[in-house]
Amino acid sequence: DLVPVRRALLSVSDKDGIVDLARALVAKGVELVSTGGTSKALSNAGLAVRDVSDLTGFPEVMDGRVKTLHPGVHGGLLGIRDDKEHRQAMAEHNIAPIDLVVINLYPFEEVRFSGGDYPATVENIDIGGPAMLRAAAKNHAYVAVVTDPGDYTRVLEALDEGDGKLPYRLRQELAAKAYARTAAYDSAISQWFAEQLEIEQPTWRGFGGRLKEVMRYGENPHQAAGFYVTGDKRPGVANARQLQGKQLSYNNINDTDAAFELVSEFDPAKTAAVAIIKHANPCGVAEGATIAEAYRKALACDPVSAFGGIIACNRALDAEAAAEIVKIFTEVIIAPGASEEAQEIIAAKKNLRLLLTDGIADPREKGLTAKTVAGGILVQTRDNGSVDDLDLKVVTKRAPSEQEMADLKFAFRVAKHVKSNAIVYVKDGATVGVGAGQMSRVDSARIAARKAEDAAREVGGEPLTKGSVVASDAFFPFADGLLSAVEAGATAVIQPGGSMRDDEVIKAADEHGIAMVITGMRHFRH
Ligand code: 93A
Repeated sequence: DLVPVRRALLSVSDKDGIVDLARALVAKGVELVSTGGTSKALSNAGLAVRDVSDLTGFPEVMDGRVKTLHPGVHGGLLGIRDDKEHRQAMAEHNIAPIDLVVINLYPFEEVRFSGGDYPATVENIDIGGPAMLRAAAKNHAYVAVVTDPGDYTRVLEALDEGDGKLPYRLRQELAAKAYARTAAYDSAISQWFAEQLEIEQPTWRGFGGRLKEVMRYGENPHQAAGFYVTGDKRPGVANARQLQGKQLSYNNINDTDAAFELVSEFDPAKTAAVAIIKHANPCGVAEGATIAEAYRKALACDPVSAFGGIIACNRALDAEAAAEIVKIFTEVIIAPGASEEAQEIIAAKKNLRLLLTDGIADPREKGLTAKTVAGGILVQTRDNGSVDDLDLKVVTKRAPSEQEMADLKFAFRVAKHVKSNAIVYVKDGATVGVGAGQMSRVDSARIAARKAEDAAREVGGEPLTKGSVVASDAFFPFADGLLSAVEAGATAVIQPGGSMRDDEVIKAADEHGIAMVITGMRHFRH
């Protein structure tokens, strides 16, 4: 747990406090090794110090660009002391173990802000320093790394206390700080490049982000809000071009994302698809031969809710679809393109936002999603499961017909994008009832069915749930949810399975001549 400090490498640009530290180390019998300027400062103070070139057998070259970048240094930092082969390599190549490194980096940040010219700023990008910090921090099992002059006293005190040894916990904490330092340093370098090039700072995949815009308000008018972009080039709301209409609101962005992610589940090479979203849930999704046909079918699912909705298309918007869409109030359209004619039709509706993306998103793409909770952030990999990749099992006496199977897959694809508990009725490639966000699966099933009845009453026909199929995002814990779907007129069911009462649920399905398909994959969404 405690490791003795016998040799220290000191290489600092900020020389404050270094002489006092070095003197204290020498008093504890530590051998000092150092680079050009630091070495000079120490020997000027009358301290015995070895040059790094002594360790490497190689001179500092290229104006100091290559001082410590040598196996003689990095071997001494990275070698595992308890490993026979590592020890052999150290002996064979005359590599001296280094137990403590004290490094602070070329003052890139200061030079950058004090308006250094381009070559001077580049010259202040430290390479050897971060390499040593990272190497020493990786090998914290044996090596202590100090980068903050504010930690000198603490390290000396620990050395006193440990009788020339440093404890593991301290070495771990110092390693954590070293990586924080190199991360901040490289980020500053990247920022500087972006300024020089007059581009937005590139961001690396994942979380981080750059403020793209400040919204007028958040989910509600008393909440402040901003939109941060991560730099992930995924086609969608963050990377879309807005052709017209006022700035998107917080809720618009959220809903537009839900709409486009959903419609991206449908391969445009195979089918045209449209999703209409309200409050982040679909109130109509359909496929068709054309975007116009898909839109009409999607709208028929719940025309009341579709008012003021957000529409996503998986293919370019054409004139026929545009003409249909402008008949009712819509907030946003997002599509991978729009014909000239379609754009002209939309242009007549000044407030309707038209967003164009570069293609559609890949539903199978890996990535992360995040959500905040009080005092924390929950991060998970994206739900990139696709019904096409699953091993679907028919568990009932009756197998679904070809049409039922196509609709079942369609329904499960949509259910993935509906807030849980999700129940989705589908007929002929269109949702005919969506039950979302209920605490009980039975309620979701009933609500979806009731919405289908309401829609039928509007046009004076039979509810479209009669003869439909149904998808459930998670298993039926009891038969009641299934029975409720049967009552609504569903003839086939797709669901993940895995309930303790699967047998009971399957038995109920068989009793009603229902075909049931098990996916083995759940699609909770909250
Ligand atoms: O130019 S470097 O990237 N090349 C190196 O090999 C190297 N090794 C240490 N800069 C390097 N350093 C840095 O030199 C240290 O991080 C420290 O900031 C500075 C100390 O130089 P001197 O002791 O000559 O003042």
